[in-house]
Formats: sequence, C-alpha cells, structure tokens
Amino acid sequence: MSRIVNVAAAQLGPIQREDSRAIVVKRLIDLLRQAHSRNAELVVFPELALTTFFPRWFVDDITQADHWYETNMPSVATQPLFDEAKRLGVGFCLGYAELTADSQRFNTQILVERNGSVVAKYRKVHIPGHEHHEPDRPFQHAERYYFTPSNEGFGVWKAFGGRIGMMICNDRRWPETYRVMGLQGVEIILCGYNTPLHYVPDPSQDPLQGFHNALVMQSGAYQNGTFVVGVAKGGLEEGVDGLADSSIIAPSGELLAKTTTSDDEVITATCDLDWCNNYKNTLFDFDRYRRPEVYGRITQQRGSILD
Ligand code: CDV
Repeated sequence: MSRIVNVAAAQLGPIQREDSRAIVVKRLIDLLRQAHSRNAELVVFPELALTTFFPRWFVDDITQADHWYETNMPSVATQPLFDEAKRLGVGFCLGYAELTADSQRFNTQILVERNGSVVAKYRKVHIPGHEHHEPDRPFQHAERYYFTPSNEGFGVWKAFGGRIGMMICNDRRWPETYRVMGLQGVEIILCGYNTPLHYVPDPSQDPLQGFHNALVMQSGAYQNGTFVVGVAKGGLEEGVDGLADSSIIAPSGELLAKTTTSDDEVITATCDLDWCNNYKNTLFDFDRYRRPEVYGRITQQRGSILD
C-alpha cells in the first residue's frame, strides 16, 4: 500500500490589523485551491493564521483582545475554508488563537482530515517572549501574557496514512519537542510560525534567523527520521518584518522545497513515509541505541545546574 503523502506548505504574507477574518479566509481558500491543483492532500497554514500577530501590542485589559481569539472552530468565518477543503478532498492544518469556554487562552493548531473532520488539536507548549508590558521595546512579543503554556504535551495522531505530529513556532527550537514525537514514531511534523527578523533581546541574532530556522528543523527531522513542514507568516506586518523561508524537509534532513517570497506562496513535496524507516531503523534505532538511563536530567531539572 502506498505511503505517499503529497504535502503543501501554504505560506502567508502579512495580515494587517484591519484585515477581516473574511478577507483572510479568502486568501486561505485561494492557497488551498493552488495546493489542490498541484495534487496536495494535506495543506499546512501558519501559526495564528487568521489574524495579524497581535502579541506585538500590549493591552492592560486582556478582554480588549478577545476579538483576536476564536471561541468555536469551525466558526462562521472559517466554515467556508472547511467546506471548500472537504469539497476538494484536501486536509489542512491551521493555527489560531483559542479562547476556551472557561476563559483559557491557547496558541492552537488543528489538523483536519480530508473528510472535514478535526482529528487533532495541539496547543503550544513553549511560549516565548514576556508577560508584562515592556514599553522600551520597538514592538512587544507578549505571548506569555496572551497565552497559557499547554501541559498536554506533544501528541502523534494516525492520519493521512501515517503518524502526524504538530508543534508551533518556538517549539521548533527545542530538541525535546521532536524527540517526544520521535518516541511515538512520528513521520510528519507540522509547524506554523511567526518569527520577527529583529530579535529584541539580542539583535546579533537578526542576520541568523533564516539559518537558525533551517538548522533546528533540519536537525530535528534527521535526528528523528521524520518529515518536517515549517510554514511562515512572513513579510512586513504592521511595521515588523517576519521571516519567510517556509520549508518541507525530508527525514534525511535535506530540504525538499522552500519558498522564494515573503508573500502568499504554496510549495509542495511528495513525501514517501517509508523514507522515515531508513533513519528510524538504522542510525536512529532508538530501541537499540538510546540511553535513557543517563538522560535523567532532561526531565528532572529545568535550568542548568552549575557545580
Ligand atoms: N511566535 C514565536 O514563537 N516566535 C518566536 C520568537 C519570539 C523568537 C520564535 O521562536 O520564532
């Protein structure tokens, strides 16, 4: 039986503050159709794909930000995307801000199968940035104010004929993210991101954003024998320039496809999931070669302990 999945990364250019959900959903549907015309059966959209990256602004009363969050999925505004995807027989992965019935706020990504059913929900684990207003910054990155870090961890779901995992933006920088999914046999990891090119705490990293993006996702793919699909919302959004460089990466760590613009753009790759076994059954045969008995510090402590 074929274990081929045709995957598309549907990169978004900027979404400005005034852009309505309806305008954005139209863009998503256009990308979905482009991907379908190129035989994609799974289309991956970025983190917080329905709105501008609102954590760049601080509001003292967090309820003033409620309009950036979704309380239902699908919602009235996103239903046309679900309908078109089902009509085309294409699945998708979508990032959005989630406000739950008990007032919890998560940075969330869902996986929707080709029949329109939501098969998985992932809530961001590693929340970067700051909790309080930092007025001296040129722009805020107050994700730690707007989102609760999820304690649900990294699941892997059987879908699209394989084992699919999800992570969101900053999660991709942490090796534990990939390994927890690797230990569940993950074959494709889907990741949306919004990465400002200017990193305020250490601007020496600014010219390295593209390098670091590729470095972490390519090594995570290789070390766990999995495909990784990294999808940006890039370009100049409300005065803040965002990294593009959306990529589809093979279990060998090689780049299969990469965007060339920082605007709405689709890239595709044919992913043979059996390729994962070349790595999972040899160099990275976890059962044979891993030494969890000497990795205790990984889960027993958070920060470095200097003797
Ligand atoms: N949205 C993000 O998680 N962005 C972070 C930035 C703040 C470093 C990232 O890891 O790309």
